[in-house]
Amino acid sequence: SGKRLRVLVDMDGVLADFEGGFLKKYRARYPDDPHIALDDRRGFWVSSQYGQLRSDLCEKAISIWESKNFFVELEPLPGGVEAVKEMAKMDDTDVFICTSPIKHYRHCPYEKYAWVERHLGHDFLEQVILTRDKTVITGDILIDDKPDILGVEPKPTWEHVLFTACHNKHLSVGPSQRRLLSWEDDWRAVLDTKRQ
Ligand code: UMP
Repeated sequence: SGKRLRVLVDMDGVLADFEGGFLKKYRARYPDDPHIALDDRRGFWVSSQYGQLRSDLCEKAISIWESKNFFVELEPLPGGVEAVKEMAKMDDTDVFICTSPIKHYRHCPYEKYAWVERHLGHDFLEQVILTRDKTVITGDILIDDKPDILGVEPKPTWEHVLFTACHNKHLSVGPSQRRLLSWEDDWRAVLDTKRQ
């Protein structure tokens, strides 16, 4: 028997619809201000693109995800919860949800746990890793929609598989960078390439 496969799965933009949840609440709270359609999103940082649109919109954007109930009310992205549940049942496979909380910690860390409990069940709380630096977490694969995952460890153990999102779909990634287009894409094949 070979060694177990450890899969790290990001939350925002991979399991939970951060971009859709943000836009809906931003438009409801600031109906008289301009917004950026999901098709026009570029770059990982929502606040940066809103700040480029108009300087005062940076802090307005931030006010949305700093609000109570923002993170817990995010809708699951299609197929994500089902995929993670199936992955967790696979032989020789350990799945962890690896997510970076915002530094405004009043609601976000609590609500991330509450989201996992609601959608994946109480037992799955064992699998939650909250970290601002994913490079220090060891694993075989990290499925994440952020194109550049940097931290203090220059050589992370995981292979970053880029999960396609509205903000990264136009990016041309390097030849070594693999993508998962959605949870309908063949994630099982991606995992199989990493098994010994
Ligand atoms: N986030 C910001 N600013 C943005 C967009 C996202 O602070 O413009 C937050 C939301 C998430 C975190 O809590 O950053 C991203 O976490 P990961 O998806 O990298 O785990």
